[in-house]
Amino acid sequence: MRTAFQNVLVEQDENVVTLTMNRPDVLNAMNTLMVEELTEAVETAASDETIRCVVLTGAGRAFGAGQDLTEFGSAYASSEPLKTSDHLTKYHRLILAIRHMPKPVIAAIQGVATGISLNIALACDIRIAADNARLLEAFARIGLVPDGGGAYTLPRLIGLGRALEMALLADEVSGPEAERMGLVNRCVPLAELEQTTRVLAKRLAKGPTRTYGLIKELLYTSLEMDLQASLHLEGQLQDAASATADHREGVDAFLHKRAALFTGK
Ligand code: T3D
Repeated sequence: MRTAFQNVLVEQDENVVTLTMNRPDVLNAMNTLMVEELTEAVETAASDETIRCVVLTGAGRAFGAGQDLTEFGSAYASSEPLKTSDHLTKYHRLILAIRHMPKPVIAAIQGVATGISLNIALACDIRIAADNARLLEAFARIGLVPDGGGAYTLPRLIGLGRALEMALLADEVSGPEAERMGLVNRCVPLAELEQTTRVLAKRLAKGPTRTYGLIKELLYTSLEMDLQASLHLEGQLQDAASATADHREGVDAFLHKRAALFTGK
C-alpha cells in the first residue's frame, strides 16, 4: 500500500491499518486531495489480504470539521461555477468503498466530527467516541442538506425523529449522549480512545475475515430487503461462509476444546 500521502497517514500494525486524516491545523477539514488520498487508501486496504481490519481517525484534537469551506469560498469566488453534485462524486466513491470493504472498519472519534466527516464515520461499521467528542450534522448551518450518505445512515442508526432533529437544528451531540442514542457504539475517556480502538481492531483482525465480509454484506443488503429475500440471501452467503477454511477451523477448535486460530481465509 502507498504510504506517502500528503493529507493521510497510513500505519500498518500486523493486520490492522490505521488511516489518519492529517490536516490538524484546520481540524482535518476535507479538501479534494484528502478525499482522493483517503479513497485510494481505503480501496487499497480492501484488496490487500495482509489487512484484516481498518481504523479511520483524525490527527490532533478533532476527527474532522467537514468539507474545507475555503475550497467552497474559492470556487464561489471564481468564474467557474461549482456543481456540487459533481464534487460530491468523489465523496460517494469513498463512502461506497468503506461500505463495500470486505473487512471491518472502525471510526475512532475524538473532538469535533461534523458535516461530511461525521457522515464518513457513520459509513463505518463500528464507531468508538472519546468523551470529548462533539458530533454534529452542521450542513444546515451553511444552508446545505446532509450529504455523504448521512440521510441514509443517520435515521437507520438513531431513528427518523432524532435524525431530523440533528439535521434541522445542527446542534452538537456529546460522546456520552451519542452512545446513549446509538450514534456511536461506545464512548470512552479520551485517554483510552487509542488503546480501546487498538484492542478492538486487533481482536477483529484475528477473526474470520472472509466471513466478516459476508456478515457485512448480509446485514447491509438486508436493510433494503423483505424477509423472504433476506432469508434467500442468507442461504447463499452461508454457503460461501461454510466453504471458508475459518469455518472448518472454528468447528474443529470447538470439537477439540481449543481456541480457534483464524487465518482470514
Ligand atoms: O462536496 C460536497 O458538497 C461536500 C459538502 C460537505 C458539506 C459539509 O461538510 S458541511 C460542514 C462544513 N463544516 C462546517 O461547517 C464546520 C466549520 N467549522 C466550525 O464550525 C468550527 O471550526 C468547529 C465547530 C468545527 C470547531 O470550532 P473550534 O472553535 O473548536 O475551532 P476553530 O477555531 O473554529 O477551528 C480551528 C481552525 O480550523 C480555524 O482556522 P484558524 O482560524 O486557526 O486559521 C478554522 O477556520 C479551521 N476550520 C474549521 N473548520 C473548517 C476550517 N477550515 C476550513 N474548513 C472547515 N470546515
